[in-house]
Amino acid sequence: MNKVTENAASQAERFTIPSPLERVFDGPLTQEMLLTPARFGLGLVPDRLTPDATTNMVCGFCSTGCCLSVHMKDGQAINLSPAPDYPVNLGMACPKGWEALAPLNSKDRGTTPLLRSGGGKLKPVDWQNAMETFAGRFKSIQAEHGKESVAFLGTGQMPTEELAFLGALAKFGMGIKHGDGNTRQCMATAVSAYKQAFGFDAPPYTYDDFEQSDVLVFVGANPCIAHPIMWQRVLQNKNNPDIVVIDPRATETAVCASHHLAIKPKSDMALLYGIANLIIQQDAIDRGFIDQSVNDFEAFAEFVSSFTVEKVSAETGISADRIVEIATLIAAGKRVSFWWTMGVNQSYQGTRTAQAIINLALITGNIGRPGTGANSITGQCNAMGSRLFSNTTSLLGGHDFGNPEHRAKVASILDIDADLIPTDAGKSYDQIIEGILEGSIKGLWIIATNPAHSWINQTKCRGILEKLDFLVVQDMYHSTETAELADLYLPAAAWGEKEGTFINSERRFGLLKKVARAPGQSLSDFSIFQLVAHYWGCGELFSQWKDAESVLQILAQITRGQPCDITGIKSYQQLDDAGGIQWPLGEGHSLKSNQRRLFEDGKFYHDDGKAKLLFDQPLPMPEPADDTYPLILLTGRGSAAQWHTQTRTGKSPVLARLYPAEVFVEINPADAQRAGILPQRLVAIESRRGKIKATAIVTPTVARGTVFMPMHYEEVNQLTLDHFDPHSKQPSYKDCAVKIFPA
Ligand SMILES: Nc1nc2c(c(=O)[nH]1)N[C@H]1C(S)=C(S)[C@@H](COP(=O)(O)OP(=O)(O)OC[C@H]3O[C@@H](n4cnc5c(=O)[nH]c(N)nc54)[C@H](O)[C@@H]3O)O[C@H]1N2
Ligand SMILES: Nc1nc2c(c(=O)[nH]1)N[C@H]1C(S)=C(S)[C@@H](COP(=O)(O)OP(=O)(O)OC[C@H]3O[C@@H](n4cnc5c(=O)[nH]c(N)nc54)[C@H](O)[C@@H]3O)O[C@H]1N2
Ligand code: SF4
Ligand SMILES: [Mo]
Repeated sequence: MNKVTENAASQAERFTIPSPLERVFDGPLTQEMLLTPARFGLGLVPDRLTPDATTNMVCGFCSTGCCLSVHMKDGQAINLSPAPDYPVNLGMACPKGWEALAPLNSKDRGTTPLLRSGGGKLKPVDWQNAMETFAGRFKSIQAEHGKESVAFLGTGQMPTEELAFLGALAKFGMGIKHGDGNTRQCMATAVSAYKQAFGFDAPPYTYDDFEQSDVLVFVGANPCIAHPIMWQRVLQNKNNPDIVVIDPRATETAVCASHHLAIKPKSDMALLYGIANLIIQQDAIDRGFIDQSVNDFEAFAEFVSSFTVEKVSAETGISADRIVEIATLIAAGKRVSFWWTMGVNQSYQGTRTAQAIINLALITGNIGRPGTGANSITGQCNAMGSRLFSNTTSLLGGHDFGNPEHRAKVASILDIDADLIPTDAGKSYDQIIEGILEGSIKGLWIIATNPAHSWINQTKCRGILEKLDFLVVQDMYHSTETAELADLYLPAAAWGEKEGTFINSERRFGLLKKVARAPGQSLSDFSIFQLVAHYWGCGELFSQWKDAESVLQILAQITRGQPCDITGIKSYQQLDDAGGIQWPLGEGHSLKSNQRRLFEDGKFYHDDGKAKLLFDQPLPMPEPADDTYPLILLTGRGSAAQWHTQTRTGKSPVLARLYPAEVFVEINPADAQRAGILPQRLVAIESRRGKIKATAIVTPTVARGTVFMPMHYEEVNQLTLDHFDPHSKQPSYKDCAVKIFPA
C-alpha cells in the first residue's frame, strides 16, 4: 500500500499555504479573524495540497470505493492509475475512475457566487454579498413564515465530515428542521429494511464475500455496469459459483450469469416468498440458527405457505421448474450470498422486497459467515456516510432524534444545548417537495444533487422549484439543470480539491485528498459551511469543527457504543496506512483483518439480540399497463461510463465516446413491430405525465411489454410516476405505463 509521501517538514508547511478563505476573503476577513479564526467561527481549513509524488485516494463516483493513485507534478494532479494494493479494487478501476480528473477542468465550473436580481440573470457577487444575502433571505423567510418554512437537500457525494457539518449546521445552528438528501432516491429502502430486521442500518458483508460464495444471487442489480469492480471481484471467485440474476432485462450481468430469471417487473416478493416456501418444505432451513438468532419463524412459514409454485409462476412469469431449480440451488449452497440494488430499493414495496431477501438469508443461516449475507449494494461514493452522519433521517452516528438519551449524548459531545436538537427527523424528500407545492416551504438550499433532472416526475418537480421564494444551489458547476433555477449559486470545490472520508458499500472509511486547486473563488463545501455558520451568527457552535480531520474525531466520539463505533480511528494517516478501515473499530481494538463482516456471533442489534422476519402481501403495480399505455417503462444505469445526470462524466471526451450522446429507448422486437417502429428511428414515448422523443434501439434484451431508458438523460423523469415505498419513502422509479409510436 502506497503511503502518503508526507513528512514532518511538509506537515509544518501545510499551514503556510494561504487557506481558501484567505484567498478570497481579503475584504471582510480581518487580520484579527485570520489570527484567531476560531473566535469568529471561521477556522482556517488547512490547505494541504499533496506535494509532488504519487498519492492514494478513493474514487468519487460509485460506492465500490476503489483507490486511485494520483500522480502529481508541481503540486497539481497530472494523471492517475488504480492503486495496486488496496483491499477493494486490487489494481483495477472502471472508466469513470480512470477519467476522474477530467471533470475538474471544465468551462462551466463555478468560479464565483452568482446572484439573481429581480427575476433577471445570475450575476457574479463576492462571498460576503452572497453570504449576507443567503442568511438575510432565509432568516426573513423564517421570520415571516415560521422556522419550518426553509429546508435543505443534501447528497451521498460529499465527504462524511462535510455531510455531518451540513446536517449539524442546518438543524442545530440554523433551526432548519426539514432536511433530506438524494440518498432517499437510492438507499432509503435498504436503511429501513435493515433497521427493522436487524435493529440497525448495517450491511453485513465484506467484498471478500464475492470471492468466497458458492452461490451468488443478484436481485435487481446490474453490477457489470453499475459496480464494475465489484463484478471483477465476482470473477475472481475460485469456487466456480452458480450466479443467479433476477432482472426483467437480460442485462450485461444477466448474460454473464449461470441463471437469469427474467421476472415480470415488481413481482420479486412473490418469487422470494415462493422460494422460501420451497426451502421450508424441503426442510432445508438452518433450525439451529433460527432458534438462536431469528424471531417470528412460525408466522413467516405460515405466511409463505400460500405461495405455491403454481401461484408464483403465474405472478412472476417464471416457469415452475425454474423456481424449484433456484430454490434447490439456494438450499444446497454452503455459502450463499444475496445482493440487491435499485431493482429492489426503488419500488413502492421496496422495504418488504428487501426483507424478503433478508428472510431467505436468515432462514438458511446464510449470514455472518464467509461468502454469505443479505447484502445491499450501495450507490454513491458516500451514501453510507449520508446514512449514518448526514443528520437527516437519523441523528448523527445512527442515533434516533426521538430518543432523549441519544439527544443528550450528542449534545454533550458537541457541547451544545440539547434543546437545539429536533425531536423528530422532519420531512422526507417527497414531503419537502409537497411542502413547496402547498406553500409551506418557501426557501430551499440544495447541495451536491441535481433534482431538476433526477427527481421522479419532473413535470411536477421543475415547476415546484420555480415556486420557491429563494433557492440556493451549491454545486461544482453553474450549468446543472438545478443550478440554472437558483436565486443564489454557490461554487463548490469537488472531489480531488479537498479532504475527507467516504464510507464504501462494505462499511470501509476511505480517504480523500486535495490533489488540485479549486478554480477561481470556489470553496470546499466545508469552508462554505463555515462561512454560512459565521454569517448566520452560530459560528461559535462549531468552533471545534476546525477541519475535516478534527470533525472525524468528533464524529468518532459520537459513535461510541453504537454498532458503527469508530472510536478506534484516530487519524487520517491511520486510514491511509491501513488501506481504509471498515466500521466498527472501537477504541483499544486493533485491526485483525481488513476483510471484516458483521454478525459472526449470530447476535443482531434488537434488544433481544435476534433478527426479525418481516413480510406483507405483495401489491399490484399502481399504474399497470393497459390498452392506452401498454408498456412498462424501466429506468436505470445505461453505461459504466455515465454517471447520473452527467454533470461530471459528460465533461470527459473519453467517456463520451463510450455511450450514445442522445437519449434512447430499448424495445423488444415484437413490441417494435406491433408499433411500427424501426431500429435507430426517432420515436415518441408518452406517459400520463409527459411526452418525449428518443431513438429506438430494438433489442431482445428487454422483455415484451417493457421498455428501458437510462436515467442519464434529462428527459426520462418527465415520464416517471411519483409513487413511493410507505416505509422508506423511496421513489419507485422503475414502473410506470407508457405508449410508444413513431415520431
Ligand atoms: N456507471 C454508473 N454506475 C453507477 C451509477 C451510475 O449512474 N452510473 N450510479 C450509482 C448509484 S447511485 C446506484 S444507486 C447504483 C445502481 O445500481 P443498479 O441498481 O445495479 O442499477 P439500475 O440500472 O438502476 O437498476 C438495476 C436493475 O434493476 C432492474 N429492475 C427494474 N425493475 C425491476 C424489478 O421489478 N425487479 C428486479 N428484480 N429488477 C428490476 C433493471 O432492469 C436494472 O437492470 O449504481 C451506482 N453505480
Ligand atoms: N428515472 C430514474 N431516476 C433516478 C434513478 C433511476 O434509477 N431512474 N436513480 C436515482 C438515484 S439511485 C440517484 S442516487 C439519483 C442521483 O441524482 P443526483 O444526485 O441528482 O445526480 P448527480 O448527477 O450525481 O448529482 C450530483 C450533483 O452534485 C454535484 N457535485 C459533485 N461533487 C460535488 C461536491 O463535492 N460538492 C458540491 N457542492 N457539488 C458536487 C454535481 O455537479 C451534480 O450536479 O438519481 C435518481 N434518479
Ligand atoms: S467502480 Fe466505482 S469506485 Fe471503482 S473506479 Fe469505477 S466508479 Fe470509481
Ligand atoms: Mo443511487
